[in-house]
Amino acid sequence: MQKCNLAVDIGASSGRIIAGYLQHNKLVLDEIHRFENEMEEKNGHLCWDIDGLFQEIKTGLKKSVEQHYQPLTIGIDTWAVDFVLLDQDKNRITDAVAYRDHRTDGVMEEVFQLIDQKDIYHETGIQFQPFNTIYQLFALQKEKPDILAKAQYFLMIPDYLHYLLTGKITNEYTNATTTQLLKATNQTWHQDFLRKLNIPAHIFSEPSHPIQSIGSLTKDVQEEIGFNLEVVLPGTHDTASAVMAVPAQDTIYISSGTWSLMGVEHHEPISTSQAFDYNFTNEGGVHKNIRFLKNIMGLWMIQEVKREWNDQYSFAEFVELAYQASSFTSKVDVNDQRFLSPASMKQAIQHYCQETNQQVPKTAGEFAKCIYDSLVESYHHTAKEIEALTGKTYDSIHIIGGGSKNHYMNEKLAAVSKKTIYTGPGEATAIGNLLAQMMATGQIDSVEQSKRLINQSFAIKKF
Ligand code: LFR
Repeated sequence: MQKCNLAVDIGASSGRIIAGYLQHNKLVLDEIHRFENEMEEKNGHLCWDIDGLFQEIKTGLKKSVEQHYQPLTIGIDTWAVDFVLLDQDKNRITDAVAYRDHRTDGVMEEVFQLIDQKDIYHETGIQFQPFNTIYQLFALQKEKPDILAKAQYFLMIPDYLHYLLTGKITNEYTNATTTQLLKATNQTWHQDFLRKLNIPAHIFSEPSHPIQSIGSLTKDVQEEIGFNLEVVLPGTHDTASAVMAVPAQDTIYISSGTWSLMGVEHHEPISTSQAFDYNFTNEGGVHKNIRFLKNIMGLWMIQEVKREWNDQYSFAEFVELAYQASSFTSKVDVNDQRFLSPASMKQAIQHYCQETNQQVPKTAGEFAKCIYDSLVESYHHTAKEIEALTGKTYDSIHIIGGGSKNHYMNEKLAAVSKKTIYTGPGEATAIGNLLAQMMATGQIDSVEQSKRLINQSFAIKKF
């Protein structure tokens, strides 16, 4: 039996459970279980199948033992901002509504009538995204005030999954920062904002920092899976875990997945008026540092086009088709809000090109090239913003996550940015999750050691 730690990393399109252990100064990864994740229409809203996800986690736990592992700890990370509410008996009283649901359309502007937009930025340091938890809660308050009146506990998605495993209520810190409701100065819930928005303050608990155990499995879960283990808090926000796996420290990173999160690690928040204008965020890092970054629409755009093409082409094939469509040059502003949750991504891109008098993409290759070129252009522009905001010049960009395998984009970015592009590791988020568990259990004792371990264990490519 190989002892291991288990990372559960669930993204907007799939989830995976990965066993990790140290061997000969290397971090070894083994994928135990992989499953689909998608949004589905429920009670008039786009929702996540949260119960289904919990079943998949238990399946993964059982499979780990079948595959001859002895898991010592487990930790869960997912995307940010989404949540559920529990009543006083700890029963769930909301669906897990997805951030791309249209319940927050126009809500941000309503909130600005009650709290000055600049104050929100200044106090929290968090970027404006229409789907931030603050706007989702306000939308819920308007739609179903009775639910909020009954609520006793606020849990973000990984908090809820950790609760199902352990029975313990936590509000993990890195993810809590993405609510846009935590004060940047002292990491407490912003009582004044909550009062102004009529959101009950008692549903939030004091944020818990990652790299600590929150308890063992409930009796029920133990009976169902046949063994016990400790649940350890990683950075439950996937991006916080991913940033831990950036191989170097003084570099720009892009965590490339459904979203492209581009930024730097910083010791303190930058919430100047220029950062406000560029809409950069100061999210909480695992080591209490700041993830100063920008959300770029990311591979979501190609994921949607792929889906509309009935999955006829794989992601690797889209990359090949992009190379072949070399004469097609139309580009879109990837951060235009129309691409956040369109009924048809293909049509949204076509309309954008029409409106801006550019050639309209029709073939799969033209769509792929348009999306990749547009993303690269946005990366290039964002790198300049980062340099302006931090007052530093960076020689390199590290691309981590699944999207780091897109050679077309890596080559293009190297050419336009004139910076060295390093790519990998691809499983950055699961790695960061595992590193936090290994720190909590005394297998790794410093950030430097964890960075060394990443460089020794995974092939990093250079463009
Ligand atoms: C990436 C991510 C981003 C967050 C977005 C929505 O998976 O977590 O960091 O802004 O999803 O939650």
